Amino acid sequence: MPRTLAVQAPAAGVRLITLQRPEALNALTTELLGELAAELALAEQDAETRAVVLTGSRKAFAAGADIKEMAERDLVGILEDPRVAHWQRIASFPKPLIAAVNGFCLGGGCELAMHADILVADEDACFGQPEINLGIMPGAGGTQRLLRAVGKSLAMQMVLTGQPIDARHAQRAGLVSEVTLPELTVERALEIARAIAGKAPLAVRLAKEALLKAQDTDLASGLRFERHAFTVLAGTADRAEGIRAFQEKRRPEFTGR
Ligand code: CO8
Repeated sequence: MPRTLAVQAPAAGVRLITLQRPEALNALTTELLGELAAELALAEQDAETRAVVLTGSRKAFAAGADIKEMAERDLVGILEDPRVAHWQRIASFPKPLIAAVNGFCLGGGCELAMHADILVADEDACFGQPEINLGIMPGAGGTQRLLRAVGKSLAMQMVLTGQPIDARHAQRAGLVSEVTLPELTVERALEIARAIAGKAPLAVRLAKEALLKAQDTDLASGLRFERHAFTVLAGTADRAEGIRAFQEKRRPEFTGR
């Protein structure tokens, strides 16, 4: 049983993972990141799971890497940091991951939220990379993913001043897709997850991969990947079912084949 997470199945095809270290505003310990990576591995292997929602508490999605734990690591400790492998496993999760962000989303917490494919935030949430205040810098993808999400000027401002932005600003900048009332954030993320869970799993998987390629590669390579993925889907039973259902004016029944 994970100790720093709660895992629920609130709807068919949907898993809800809740970070649970309220005493430290969900600060990300090595243990928590390991448990999260393990839960995502289970969700990946489980054919019934089609989308995952990741959330924290009403006060904090996560207030960063655990500073107490970090204080105990010297240069060699950082070099051999087991968290790096956990972050890599989280980053390679192939199914849709939706972050429902309430409250503080700072440092490693903001980096974790940026591992999600879709971010929904409550209107009181704040996003920031305050590492500079500790004499360090983001170390779990923050400089790279934030710049891609919000552009150079705002990313520089956030990382170099350490000052957070509010949810509306994050939405205007493109970091967040929707802003909700605090009590509705998780419900809205679950709604999006349920909508995705009803689609053809292979199409969802390849569409996610193609969209992520757009961040990592040049246009020609991205377009080549899209073309291959589109062609692969032509061989699936779900494509035939999707087209047939449209023609017969009924809802499709996708099987993941
Ligand atoms: N780590 C550990 N404990 C924390 C953290 C944290 N990041 N954030 C909050 N806590 C703890 C506090 O110490 C406090 O515990 P206690 O009651 O025992 O003193 C408890 O949570 C409640 O916090 P506050 O009393 O401070 O609550 P406030 O509402 O007054 O303030 C803030 C909330 C503004 C969020 C404040 O807690 C804060 O500034 N937290 C630190 C934020 C921060 O600097 N985050 C960045 C951390 S560094 C980082 O994330 C680097 C990532 C690199 C990853 C590399 C991986 C390989």
